[in-house]
Amino acid sequence: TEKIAVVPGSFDPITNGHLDIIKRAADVFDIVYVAVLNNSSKNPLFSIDERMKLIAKVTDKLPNIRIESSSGLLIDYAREKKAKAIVRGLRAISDFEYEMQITSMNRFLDESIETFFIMTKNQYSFLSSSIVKEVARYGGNVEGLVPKEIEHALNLKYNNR
Ligand code: COD
Repeated sequence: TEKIAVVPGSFDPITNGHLDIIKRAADVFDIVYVAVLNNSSKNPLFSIDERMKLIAKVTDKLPNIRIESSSGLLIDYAREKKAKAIVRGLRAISDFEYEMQITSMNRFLDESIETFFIMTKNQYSFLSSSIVKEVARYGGNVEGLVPKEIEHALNLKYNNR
């Protein structure tokens, strides 16, 4: 039977760090659902629909991924997809506490679904959607941190040339 994983996130917008985690998960699992969800503590720049379209553009060469969104709980979504695992990326120690908290909560809600962590590559260990937005907003160059299509979308949002 097919092994299914969910890679959840805000992806506002997707970065090369996210992309690396998605690709590595897609190497191990048969089907990977990239789930665009709401993080209630974040104020998004791109709509859910825009974020999904951008993810689709930059993952079109990966045959075994599906891009979806959900407005409910991650664990309910994962159950609905019959996922064996939720896959998250880990950067610094600063990610650990937050990830520990949501992993524990998700396990409390359904202990049959595991959370797996993929350690970031060194070159992405400082990279986040927030820092990319901050730089792009003031016209800085984010080449190499996000795919070309995302650079373009950021420039359109922020009216850069
Ligand atoms: N390198 C490696 N991994 C990275 C990098 C990088 N440079 N940048 C980000 N990542 C990883 C993150 O660690 C994360 O695993 C994933 O990529 C997505 O990151 P973000 O920042 O886009 O997504 P988050 O952390 O905002 O996602 C939070 C959720 C939306 C998953 C969470 O809020 C959620 O589950 N919401 C739905 C409601 C729910 O179930 N809430 C209760 C949870 S207990």
